[in-house]
Amino acid sequence: LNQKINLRREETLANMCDERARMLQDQFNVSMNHVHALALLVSTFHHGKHPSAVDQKTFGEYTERTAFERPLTSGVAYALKVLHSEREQFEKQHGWTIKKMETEDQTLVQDCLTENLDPAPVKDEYAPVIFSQETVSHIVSIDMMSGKEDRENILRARATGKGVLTSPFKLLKSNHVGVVLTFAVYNKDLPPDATPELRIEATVGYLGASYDVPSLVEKLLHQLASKQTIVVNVYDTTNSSARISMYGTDVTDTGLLHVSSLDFGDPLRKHEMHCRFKQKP
Ligand code: WA2
Repeated sequence: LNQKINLRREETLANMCDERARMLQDQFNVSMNHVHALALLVSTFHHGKHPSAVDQKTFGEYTERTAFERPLTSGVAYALKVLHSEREQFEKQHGWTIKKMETEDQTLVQDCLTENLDPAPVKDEYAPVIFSQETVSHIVSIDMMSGKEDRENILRARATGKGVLTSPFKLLKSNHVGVVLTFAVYNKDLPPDATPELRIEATVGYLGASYDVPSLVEKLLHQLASKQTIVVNVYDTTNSSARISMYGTDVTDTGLLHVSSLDFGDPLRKHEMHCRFKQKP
């Protein structure tokens, strides 16, 4: 009888965990598709029309009104590819200098205002944010290539033409760990088998979305009213010997555990959901 009860318990935990993992994965996938569509919107109406039909006001209003299409995201923004030779002209045209992303200790002494940030040091190229959803307006004018995670994402997005994800890291002006999703925007339609060199050459900018994972997973789990029953953790397990926590508190519990796999659409990153019962049998 005891064995039967244990089997039932295992099955219940597996079902609850798989259901939650699937919901999170599906919502992520839906928002990823809409971020992709936004990249095509910028390509069509900003780079494809002369004069451009997109400015900050249009981008801000459109992305705010369509935010419901991108569950789990905290905001979207568009950064332009600017070569060093184009920097002076770019800065004159926009009336501001390209800023360097602040480091953690600078955040403590400054008030996170972009006016207080240092100009980006000389580099071959930059990725300053020119359009943003209101929720992430603090990244406008910042060179996204000056942040390690953002830079890696930009390089991989443009060389592959796929949506790519960062490892979890602390987002600007957020107390939580999050991830950034990036799609490159190209100046022409590229065949699926285009070489990385051709892709890099054709790149004009980067459309990115930030995901504040803890608060968004919390919201999702809350809707399911299961919080009294199970404890959920979400991990980036790309490096199997050093997983990174994305949601949930540390667990020392060695009781019944179920692991559901999560596919966020970037083959380079691996994620898992771990579930446990709150109460011992
Ligand atoms: N967006 C919001 N908060 C952030 C962040 C980011 N990146 N990086 C650190 N904190 C415009 O890939 C291009 C968005 C980067 C896109």
